[in-house]
Amino acid sequence: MSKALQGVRILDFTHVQSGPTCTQLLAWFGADVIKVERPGAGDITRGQLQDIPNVDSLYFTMLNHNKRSITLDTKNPKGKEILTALMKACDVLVENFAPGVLDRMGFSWEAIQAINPKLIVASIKGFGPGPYEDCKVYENIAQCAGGAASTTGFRDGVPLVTGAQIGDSGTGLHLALGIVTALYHRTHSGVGQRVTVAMQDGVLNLARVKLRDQQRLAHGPLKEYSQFGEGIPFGDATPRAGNDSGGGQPGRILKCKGWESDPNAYIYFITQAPVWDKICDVIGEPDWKTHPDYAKPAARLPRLNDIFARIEQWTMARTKFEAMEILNGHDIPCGPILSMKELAEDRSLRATGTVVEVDHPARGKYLSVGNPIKLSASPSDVARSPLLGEHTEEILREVLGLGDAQVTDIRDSGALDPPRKEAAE
Ligand code: CAO
Repeated sequence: MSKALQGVRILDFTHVQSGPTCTQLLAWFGADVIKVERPGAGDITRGQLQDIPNVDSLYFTMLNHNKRSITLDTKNPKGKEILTALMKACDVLVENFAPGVLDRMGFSWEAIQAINPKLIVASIKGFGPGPYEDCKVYENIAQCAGGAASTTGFRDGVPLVTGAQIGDSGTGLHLALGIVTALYHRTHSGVGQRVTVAMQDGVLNLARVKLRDQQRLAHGPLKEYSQFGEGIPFGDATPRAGNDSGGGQPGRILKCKGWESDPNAYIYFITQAPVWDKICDVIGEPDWKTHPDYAKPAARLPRLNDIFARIEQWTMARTKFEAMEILNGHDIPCGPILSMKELAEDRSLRATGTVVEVDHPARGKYLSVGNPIKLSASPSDVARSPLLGEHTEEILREVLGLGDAQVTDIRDSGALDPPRKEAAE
């Protein structure tokens, strides 16, 4: 079976997390992704959070599968020449440097268009045009500036960031969609275009239900928020809602059997209106089906703390998996709180390739998250990440068609090696 993006060549000038997640997805779909890295050092994540000394970190390996690596000093004149030739040979350039870096390197959008008008140039920046456009941005900054942190956590606590990397990986996903859209456009327009995603915008897009609630506040309190039932007035901005469900159907995280010693013995439970009668029967409160204080959703809102305390008595007598099985049998929406350990060992995730075991020449076997997007005719295989500069010569010869003499010439220029340090006096 052919890969969906077979024949598409990506010049991957990305680093850290946001950009690499985007190009990894494209590589999984079959694009030839050529990662350009600084000689001697490479992507900074190769050396960050290393669990095995001098071996590419899991941070790097888990974000750079299915790619090829070329080392190139793009500040060296010969390096710039090679980069220019690669721009001519590729369909898409992806970068997530700090604002202005590509311009300083001599590759403004105008300069790139002159080199290859069909090239799609895709960029991630922290912010779009505005007061913060020149700022360097990392994950948690994006979560804070994009509205996620102000709406995450408990009302009486500080704003919280989430463990899901919605700033980095979330923006990478947005960019990947922008790239394939621009590729589609190019098939009938014949021209490339710029694709830009700001991390702040990507996070705000993912937090859009909270902007919905911001506007609803002008017309009264947010009744599905626990604080309404508790009689606590709302301020002028969408508040933090703890574990309340965002969809208007009250939901909470409840303790399950073993919670005293297991930090993940919990279940998410939604008191969805259409299954209220079933919930009453399951937890042993059949009278609530007709009782005026409980029968209708509006009547339940001021009593949610009591209702969930009663449901929790029921969940605490069962493990999260036992509760899940019973509740699912009645179509009552619920979900276990799964730890990373449980997910790593989950057989169905292994079977679908969402969790994969990868073999790496230096580190041996490790687990990774495979492609979560499944295409029926173009399945993804996960191949290990490249060693630094592993494909430098291969790319010079195969992609640029250079011969021995030219490769030697480039080597002699120092464009493929780290800048020489002056010998100590
Ligand atoms: N050869 C020579 N020089 C290279 C090179 C190569 N192959 N690759 C990169 N460089 C140089 C750049 O030219 C730049 O040099 P100048 O500053 O002299 O122009 C330099 O490396 C550093 O680039 P940078 O500023 O992008 O890197 P940083 O580590 O200082 O900042 C980050 C990192 C992520 C904060 C910044 O790149 C950024 O804000 N990116 C956009 C937002 C983003 O993607 N953030 C998410 C990161 S994941 O958490």
